[in-house]
Amino acid sequence: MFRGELVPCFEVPARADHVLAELQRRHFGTVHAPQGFDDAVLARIHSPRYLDFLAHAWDEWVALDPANAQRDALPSVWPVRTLRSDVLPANFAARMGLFSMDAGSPLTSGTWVAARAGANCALSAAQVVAQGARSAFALTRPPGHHAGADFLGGYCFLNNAALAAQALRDQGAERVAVLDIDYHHGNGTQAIFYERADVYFTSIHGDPHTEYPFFLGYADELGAGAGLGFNRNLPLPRGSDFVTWREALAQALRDIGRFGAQALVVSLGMDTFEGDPISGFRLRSEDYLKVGADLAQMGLPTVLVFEGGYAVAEVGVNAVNVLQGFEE
Ligand code: Q9C
Ligand code: ZN
Repeated sequence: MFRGELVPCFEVPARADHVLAELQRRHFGTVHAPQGFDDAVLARIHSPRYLDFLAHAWDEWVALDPANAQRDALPSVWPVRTLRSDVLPANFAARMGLFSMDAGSPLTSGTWVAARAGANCALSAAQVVAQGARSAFALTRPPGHHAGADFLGGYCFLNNAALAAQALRDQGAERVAVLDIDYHHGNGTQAIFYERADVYFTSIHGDPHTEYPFFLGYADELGAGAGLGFNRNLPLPRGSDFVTWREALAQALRDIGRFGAQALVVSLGMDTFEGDPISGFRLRSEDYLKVGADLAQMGLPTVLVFEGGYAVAEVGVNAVNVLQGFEE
């Protein structure tokens, strides 16, 4: 749903195909299929009632009307301020709204299977890094960083980066940093770790005054409770170029160093690219080699998790440039 009309989704399977094709074209790294993980691992990050909804939502939608099998499920009502979000209505539309932050992230027949497999991909990458690999890239879609503990949105259903960060914690890293460099603020990841001091979240993104997700990602969000001081947002104006962006990256990396991270998760959105159809930064393909090199300078065990990036024809070159810059 975009500007009042149903339009084709920007987040399409071909995005991942292009990245895989570019990895193969450059003979880059070793490609592994993800391992399976128990559903209990998802519950380290997501609420049981949200997972239960997501797992069964498509079947419920089709059971309402067999014709629904031909159309995606979208929310139409939300529990905004003064309405209750602790209740669990029987009505499907009500639950669809309860568990959604926008009307641009449809559920379709394969959503749960895809999101579940994507989470396995991120968890597999975290596992090899926890076991000693220097780095791993989770080539996963749908993306994850807008998904919170109990809601979907921004084309995201399960928070892959948060699951990876938690898996690194659970396998022995005492302090994990999540660096989110998708064009859009990673509201879901921020919210998940907002009151925690063991996971530092920092994000470089389009200023939410003008850019999605609009309602989080401002510079004054510093964490809360035990997590105060462990959240840092670096919003930049729409139109920012690589020089400006790279200064913010240097700031974020200094902060991560000061935090004393033992492992790093990068939410690697490629929608900072100048040709991205829904975003406003001006990074060029060759800049991504430097992004990878800057990340590698940290010398940390690193899980890179694919997030957004909708210039489909260029997303493979751009993503693999980050990985190549990291390796060189
Ligand atoms: N102009 C990620 O990059 N709004 N999500 C798009 C189209 C939602 C992006 C509206 C953008 C969500 C993971
Ligand atoms: Zn994005």
